This record gives sequence, structure tokens and C-alpha cells, in this order.
Amino acid sequence: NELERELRDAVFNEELAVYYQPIVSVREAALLGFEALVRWNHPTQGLISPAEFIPVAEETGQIVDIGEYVLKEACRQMVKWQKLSTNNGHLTISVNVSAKQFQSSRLVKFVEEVLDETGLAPESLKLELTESTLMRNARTSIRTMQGLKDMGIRIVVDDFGTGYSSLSYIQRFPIDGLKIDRSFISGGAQKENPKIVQTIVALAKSIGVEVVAEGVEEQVQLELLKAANCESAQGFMFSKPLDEKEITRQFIMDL
Ligand code: G
Ligand code: G
Ligand code: NA
Ligand code: MN
Repeated sequence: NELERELRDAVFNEELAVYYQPIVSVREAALLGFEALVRWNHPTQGLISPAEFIPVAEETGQIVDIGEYVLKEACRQMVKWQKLSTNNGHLTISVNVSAKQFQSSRLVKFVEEVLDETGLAPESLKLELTESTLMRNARTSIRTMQGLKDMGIRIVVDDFGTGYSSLSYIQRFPIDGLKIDRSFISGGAQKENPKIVQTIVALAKSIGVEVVAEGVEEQVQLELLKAANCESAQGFMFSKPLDEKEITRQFIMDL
């Protein structure tokens, strides 16, 4: 398949770019950190969404190289931003880890090497894993997560609420945070969404982990999060994902 062939050269040809989306506190909209999101700047087709090529890369195994590239690039960038101002020291960088990458035996060692090479403090790094990734092989997952946690890295469950993880697993996994899936936010105050958001926030608090809402686009959605006591949020309302230059200009230089 052509996409697969072109994707193989994309890392080598430096066609992949990492974009960053701010994560802010719900109360004050204070900047807390960023999520790294990969983009493919195709030579003829322009920007291709990861929604299109990540599933292909996951299937072919290319996701491991891509994921390693994104992780290293994001850590390197975070160190640069933290050095630009002493006020930036607390900012965190969240990086998505796909199922295949999470199952690869070299993940823990690779993350260790990246922290070593870039000089990023482990407390500044969060890894985002979906419920389905974690549930694939719970026993192995716990071991890998523990290896990451021992380094001081934090683990966040992405797209929370859409998978099928049971509460007992959520308690057994050494996780640090839940990210509420944007489908529960975008529905706004309609249907069961406010109750679901409140329930996830309450669950997070009861097991002592942080909670982030994604896909926040409108004021009413933010009000819902305030009412539910959700601590942090991310979405187009605050900023869409931006490239390094724009993030530096809009969020780093004027801190
Ligand atoms: O940024 P955007 O909303 O277009 O991303 C679409 C999908 O691609 C999302 O599900 C997102 O989690 C995924 N994605 C974006 N960047 C990465 C990445 O670096 N690694 C992995 N595994 N998935 C990513
Ligand atoms: O699966 P994951 O949670 O990593 O997905 C992140 C994706 O969500 C990115 O592709 C990003 O571009 C997208 N995204 C971020 N904020 C918003 C938003 O406010 N609304 C919508 N519809 N998508 C968003
Ligand atoms: Na994510
Ligand atoms: Mn998500």
C-alpha cells in the first residue's frame, strides 16, 4: 500500500512534525502543560491527520519508530521551553503511547534513554495510554507501568469512559490520572453527559488521581467542568494544537 510505503520514508525525510496543545487549569485557565500531537507534512498532499495514518502505522508496526520520534522530540522541546523562563519549570508534556509501542519490550529502556539524553525531569513527563491498550494484557501492562512509575513518570488513561475497563482494574493499575473522553464534553449539558463527567471526576478523586477533560470548545462546557470540580482541561476553547513557534510566541514568551 502506498501510504505505508510513504510513511516509511516520512520519519527519515523529516516530514513528521510535533504539534502541541495547551492543557490549562479549569479555575484560572493557567497553563499547566501541553499534549504532543504528531502531524504528517506530506510533500504533495499537505498536512495529513494522525487519525488517517496512525491506524496504518499501528498495523504495520511503524508506530514504534514514529512514537519514539515524537517522544524524543517532545521531551527535547519541553526542556527548551522550561529553560526559556524559570516560570516554566512546572510545565508538563503529555505524549501518546500506542498499543504496539506500549507492548514493545524496549519502551521502558527507551524512555529512560530519552530522559537521560534530553535532560527532562521524569516528573515533567506524562504518558497517555488508552483503556484498550492497558486492558490488552493487564498483567504485562502493570509491569510496564510500574517500570515507568519507578522512574518518576506519570501515567494518564486517555479517552476514559469509552473503553470497557472495570473499576477494579482502574484501582489495580498504577495510574496518576484520567482523561475524560471528549465525547462526554462535546455533548454539553445534553443527555447523560453532565452525570457521566461528574461520576468520572468523583471516581478520580476517590482513587486519588488527577482528572483532565479534553475537547472543551464552549463556555457552557467549561461551566459544567467547574461544577463537577474537574481540575484541568484542554480544547479548542483555549487553543488548538500549534507548532513549536506558535506555542513559544503565544504561551511561553509572555509567561
Ligand atoms: O491531533 P488529532 O486530534 O488529529 O489526533 C487524532 C488521533 O491521533 C488521536 O486519537 C490522537 O490520540 C492520535 N495521535 C496524535 N498524535 C499521536 C502520537 O504521537 N502517537 C499516537 N500513538 N497517537 C497520536
Ligand atoms: O485521542 P486523543 O485524546 O489523543 O485525541 C486528541 C485529538 O483531539 C487531537 O487530534 C486534537 O486535535 C483533538 N482535539 C483537541 N481539542 C479538541 C476540541 O476542542 N474539539 C475537537 N473536536 N477535537 C479536539
Ligand atoms: Na491523547
Ligand atoms: Mn483522548
